[in-house]
Amino acid sequence: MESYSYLHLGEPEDPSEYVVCKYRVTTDLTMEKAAEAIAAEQSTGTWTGISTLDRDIFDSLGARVTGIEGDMITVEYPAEDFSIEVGSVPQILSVIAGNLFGLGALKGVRLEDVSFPKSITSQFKGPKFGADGLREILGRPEKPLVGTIVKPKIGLSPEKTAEYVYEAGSGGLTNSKDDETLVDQPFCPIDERTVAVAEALDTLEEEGHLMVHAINVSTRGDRIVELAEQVQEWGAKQIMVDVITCGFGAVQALAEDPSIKVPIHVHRTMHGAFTKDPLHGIAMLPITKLVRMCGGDALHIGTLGAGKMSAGAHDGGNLAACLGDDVPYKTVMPVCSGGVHPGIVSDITGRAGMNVQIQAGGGVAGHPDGVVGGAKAMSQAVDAAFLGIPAEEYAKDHEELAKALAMWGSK
Ligand code: CAP
Ligand code: MG
Repeated sequence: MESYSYLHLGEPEDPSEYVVCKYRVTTDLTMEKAAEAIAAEQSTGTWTGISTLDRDIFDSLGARVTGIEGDMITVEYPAEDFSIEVGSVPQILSVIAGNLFGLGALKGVRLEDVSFPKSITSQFKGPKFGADGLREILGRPEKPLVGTIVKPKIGLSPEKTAEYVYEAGSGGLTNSKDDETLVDQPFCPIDERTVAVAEALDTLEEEGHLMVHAINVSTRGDRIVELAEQVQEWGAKQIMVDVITCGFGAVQALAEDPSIKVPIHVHRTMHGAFTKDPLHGIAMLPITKLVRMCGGDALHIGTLGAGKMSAGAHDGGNLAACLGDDVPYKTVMPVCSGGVHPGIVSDITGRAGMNVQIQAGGGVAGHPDGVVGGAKAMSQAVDAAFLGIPAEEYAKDHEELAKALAMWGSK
């Protein structure tokens, strides 16, 4: 039986015809053997030689191991290994992030990065609005967007939710959102919540506060577009999708559906199951690239080490993947969230710059002067960071910020 080698070290292929993946590998095998195991499993091979694989199939569809540097390997997949249907992330992930994670020969393997050829990126439309579109809706061309997450994450009635949103907007916030576990529970039916929040946003606008609130429409695949259309009719100005639990196809279906005319806030809950371990799973960077391809307008990328969630090694790379001009799509608003409070806002802008959305749940609702006080403190902290004034200095004549710094400190 003919044997086939997947090793093409030092022979990078034409990036216009290959999907290029970087994997971090931990193994007792030689790196060459481990790399070949991945390339074989994810393209034309399996655990043993097979009589049905011929040279033509191998040469046209076999993956190529083109680089091994330390614990990092480069595997290049021919574009023909991927569906030619209009943009299919599920099939892409089955190739680049499928069986390989379960290979017994590998102690650990982590997909660190991926790049796609034009023949694949051209199958996707990207965001409808993007970071600039969100800024246009909010009339906020330069400063970071500043938001909150309604807390407690579950339990408030539609009226109490709307009251929270009104107070947040009155305090100067530009964004609010449902939390990731709130969709359509009996204590807060999505229809009643959406209508009540829409009325609060209208009142805020009459009072000179432009704000959007993202209604979480995360639900089963055969219902999500219909639910999004319904919340839009009820007055929603933004929708939210938990992309890992709903799937990339859900974001894509909403983003590509012409009937959906509001921006999509993409939450990444569950990502920690595979992004947190530095030696096994999938880094956030490939997730960020896929969300932009599928059309998310805003995406959680963490706080680059400033907040409560552990920092991904690639958090900085995620900024570039959201805002870079190396792909044919509108940008994605990077959302910095998770344990955020006014005292760390300047730390976040120092790490991420100003083209971000910074949001706080506990860091607003936990303020001694309630939601309005917390909103004012967050808004003041963002103004201070934008003006380049130390928060402690700015707090001398902004009492809500002073109270937040006294409570939570500052970095
Ligand atoms: C933040 C949050 C977000 C996290 C998710 C929460 O609340 O609402 O879901 O930001 O993490 O439920 O934890 P707090 P990430 O502001 O009260 O922490 O943004 O890293 O995906
Ligand atoms: Mg949350």
